Amino acid sequence: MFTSASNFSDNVDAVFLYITILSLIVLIGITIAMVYFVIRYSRKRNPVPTHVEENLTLEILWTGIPLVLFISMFYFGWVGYTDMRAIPADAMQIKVTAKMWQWSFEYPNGLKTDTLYVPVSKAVRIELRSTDVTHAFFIPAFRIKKDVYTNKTNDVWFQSEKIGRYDIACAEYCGLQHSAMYSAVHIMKQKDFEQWFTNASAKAGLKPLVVAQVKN
Ligand SMILES: [Cu+2]
Repeated sequence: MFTSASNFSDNVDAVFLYITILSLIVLIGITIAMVYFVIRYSRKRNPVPTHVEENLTLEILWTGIPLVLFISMFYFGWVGYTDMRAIPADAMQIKVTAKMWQWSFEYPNGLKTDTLYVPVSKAVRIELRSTDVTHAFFIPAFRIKKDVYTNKTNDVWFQSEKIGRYDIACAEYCGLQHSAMYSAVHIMKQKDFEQWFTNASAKAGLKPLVVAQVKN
């Protein structure tokens, strides 16, 4: 249904679907019970109120079942979060600077771009910093989103197996042009990336040392 293009997409979508379906079942169940009680115990059908004694089994069930269900939501969310924090040691390092209202990317050799280019099947670690206000680095197709602060460096990582161009958006209201704060990430074949990187570095008068590191 939605573009899914990173190592996290399937898991995030599965958890999202799980929570949605569970919530729908609970919503429908509660609504049916409510409507049933309203009709069944209306004043017309039930003119004299009855005193209801406690029912321990029922109380344990309606506490226990939702508890297990909601803890399972937390569990799947936690497992996904742990994956997102397990940044591979050999990840390619990119520094991202956010400012009103644009993104800029810096490669380890000092090359700066306004669009992100990375090789396919390569773990990429993004280091996030803002020079003015709080922004949020969001790649919808990769299902990653992280706040970008002025006084704290955050990081996030991804790996994509799908060559293509994906939007990068700002997901934290940051002023007048917030809705226009877009960039893109291009997932490229290793060879194309190296070629682009060598050319772009040469143009900027920099050595493309990073290509050697990117390969390992
Ligand atoms: Cu922003």
